[in-house]
Amino acid sequence: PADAEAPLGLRFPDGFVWGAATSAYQIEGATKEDGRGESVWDTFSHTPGRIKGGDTGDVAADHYHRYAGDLDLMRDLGLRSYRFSIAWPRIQADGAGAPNQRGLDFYRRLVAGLHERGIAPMATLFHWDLPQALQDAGGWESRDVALRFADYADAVFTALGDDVPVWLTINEPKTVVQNGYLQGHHAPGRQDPEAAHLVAHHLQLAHGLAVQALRSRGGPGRIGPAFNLHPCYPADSSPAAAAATTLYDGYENRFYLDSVLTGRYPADVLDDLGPDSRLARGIRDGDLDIIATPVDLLAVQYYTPIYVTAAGGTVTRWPTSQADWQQIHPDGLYDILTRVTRDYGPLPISITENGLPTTDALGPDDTVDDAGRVTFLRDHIAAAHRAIADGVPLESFHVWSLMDNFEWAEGYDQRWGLIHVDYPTQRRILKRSAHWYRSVIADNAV
Ligand code: PNW
Repeated sequence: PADAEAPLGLRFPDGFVWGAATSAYQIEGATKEDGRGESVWDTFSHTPGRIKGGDTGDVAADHYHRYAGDLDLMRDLGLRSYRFSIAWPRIQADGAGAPNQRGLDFYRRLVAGLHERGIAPMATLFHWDLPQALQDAGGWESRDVALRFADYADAVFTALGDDVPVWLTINEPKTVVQNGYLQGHHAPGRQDPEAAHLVAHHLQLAHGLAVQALRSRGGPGRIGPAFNLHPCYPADSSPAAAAATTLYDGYENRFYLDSVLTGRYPADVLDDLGPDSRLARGIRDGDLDIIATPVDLLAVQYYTPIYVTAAGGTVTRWPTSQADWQQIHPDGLYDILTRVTRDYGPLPISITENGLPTTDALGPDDTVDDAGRVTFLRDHIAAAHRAIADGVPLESFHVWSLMDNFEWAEGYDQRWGLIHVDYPTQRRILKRSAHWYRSVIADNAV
């Protein structure tokens, strides 16, 4: 509906940064080129039955070959920031040893192209594509993988450290833990709670070691973690629901936030797991100091709230999107931003993902009418505006995603982009939401 685009009259502070986000495996394709090794997502997507429709990231949006045209589209939208990820197996095919120059060169070209167009690069070091060789050596259950990650990060910083102003370490450690090791519908496809929480610790450790690697180089870049945060609300007014919600919040949010920002894991979560858990046995003296190495910013990704019942289950309160786990509730973004600022102090925050999937199709005259995305983004941006007005030091907003891409277990069935990708031809078509977002950026307002 046209009223979704009616201005709300909410201006953002001068210098507020508008952007969009992607990740390597979801858009690049070219999985066998220029010395790239295999990742756990190559293995997983090629395992029959794992991905809807049997889809893989082999070609994806072919961004590895089409990045120059994609950069032009970003410029046309007026983006001030582009968040992308670096594929570890392009830099170290087997996850160790001397960096692969051709892999580094791709990201050097990408970063140079961003600067030429006046767009600030924001680089994520790890968006889930672990080199398969490291998985074969135990994956994130192995403490050694965190040390390997520090070496990889150091190689990337050496090549790109002067040209990337903002670094993010690990994308959504919680999603690796929950989807990869508890539910098993993401790589590596495990259902092992004991392993899962040890994996969480090693991901946090890897984060801290990468922060230290950047600090020891010196240089201009800022760095922080990228957490998907879920505001947790009790499903009813009972004391039991309140208690269950607190513990749920411990696993969803405080486990990650507390360790990085206070140097402790939450006591209620540690108690819940017990003293003999693999996590408890895997934490060594000094680990929390590494994890809590001071960061420059917090990257927040927001998609959905969670409503927790007295029995510790969850219920759905709001309309869901095409992603059945996503309830549309813009106030949740306000709640999580203000809560983080209240509980952990005024650390600069970037919203590095927010968006929804739509079932839009290519319409007549090459139009894509994704009015639902316009409404969703407008309402979430308005919630972010309210958080700023209430004192949250929010610097930027990145839409997930710049373009349609490989949505993990959902394959190409879910389209999350501002830009439609016609996969058979790889043509890009700006959706209605992309035109709308261009005007938001130009006006610095919704
Ligand atoms: C993020 N949840 O994953 C990822 O960073 C992206 O790669 C992905 O494409 C995007 O969101 C859309 O799914 C999430 O269950 C996975 O709340 C699960 C949740 C949130 C984000």
